[in-house]
Amino acid sequence: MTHSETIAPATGQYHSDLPAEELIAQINHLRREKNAVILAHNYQIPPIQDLADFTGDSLGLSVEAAKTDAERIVFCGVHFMAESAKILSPGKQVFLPHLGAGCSLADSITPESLDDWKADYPDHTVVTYVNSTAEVKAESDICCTSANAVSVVRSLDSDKILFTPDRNLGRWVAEQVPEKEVVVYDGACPTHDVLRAASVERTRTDYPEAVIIAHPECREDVVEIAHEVCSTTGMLKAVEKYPEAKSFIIATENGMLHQLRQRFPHQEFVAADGCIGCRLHCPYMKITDLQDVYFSLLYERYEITLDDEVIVGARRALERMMAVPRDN
Ligand code: CIZ
Repeated sequence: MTHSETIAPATGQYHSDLPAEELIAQINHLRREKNAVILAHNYQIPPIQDLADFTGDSLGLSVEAAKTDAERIVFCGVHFMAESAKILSPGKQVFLPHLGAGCSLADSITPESLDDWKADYPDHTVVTYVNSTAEVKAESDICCTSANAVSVVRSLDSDKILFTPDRNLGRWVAEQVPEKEVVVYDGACPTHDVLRAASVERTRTDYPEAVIIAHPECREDVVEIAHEVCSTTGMLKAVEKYPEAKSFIIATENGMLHQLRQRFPHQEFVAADGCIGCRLHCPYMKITDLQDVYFSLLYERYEITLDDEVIVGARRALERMMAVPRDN
């Protein structure tokens, strides 16, 4: 290769001077040569969303990748998402292109702190949002996504629930299932939790007719003024319900705007923070760039490995969730 490669001492990440078009050409060559599938979460930077084989939410992507005959999965997202892909495809090699792509919500609870919490509520059933580490999933009774959390909680025989780790999603579920006691862990996604209704209202002054769509990881004041509350995949379906609407205010990580604009080019999508999405910006989701994808394929890094015991436990909690019929 004629270009130069260097390693950044602070992060251990490789850097190349190849221009973007050449990087994309190399990525396309390598993914064929290595029989790899590239997954991009809805919150990734647009060039990565555009080159991915699949774009979507973390569970949907992991399910799609498991169905392919690819030997390798490159997951452009954050660490727990690549773990989910490994749990559902234990026979494939799964790579996370940038080791800095962590998740502060997932890291807010550990298997040890979950065990301590469970000890205070011995009769409760543990429902864990997929936004969690594989080890925490393995210690849980069942998982949920932001799309099926209400259905999952309703489906359980138990009326006493411990919901972890997102307090905003847990509160939203508790409101919709008032017949159950839902005790909520004190974790939150900083990107969603920072948004306030006041910012959304200010954004609305420029778009008074806009439909407001919020992710349930947002705080209560934001969810209360939203017309639709749904997961990222749910947002794509929600827009279809408003064919006459000219504009939408989107309360989630700003990467979602790219997906929405691609799918609905005749409608306008604006970030709910009124600052072109600069506050609704997850630094971990945005840390991965084209170079990282290229080097991930080239040098097969960084491979996700999990103990068999963790895979079995986490898969049990995920499969139990996947068996729950949707009721909304
Ligand atoms: O699990 C996911 O993909 C997340 C974090 C959000 C969503 O609603 O899709």
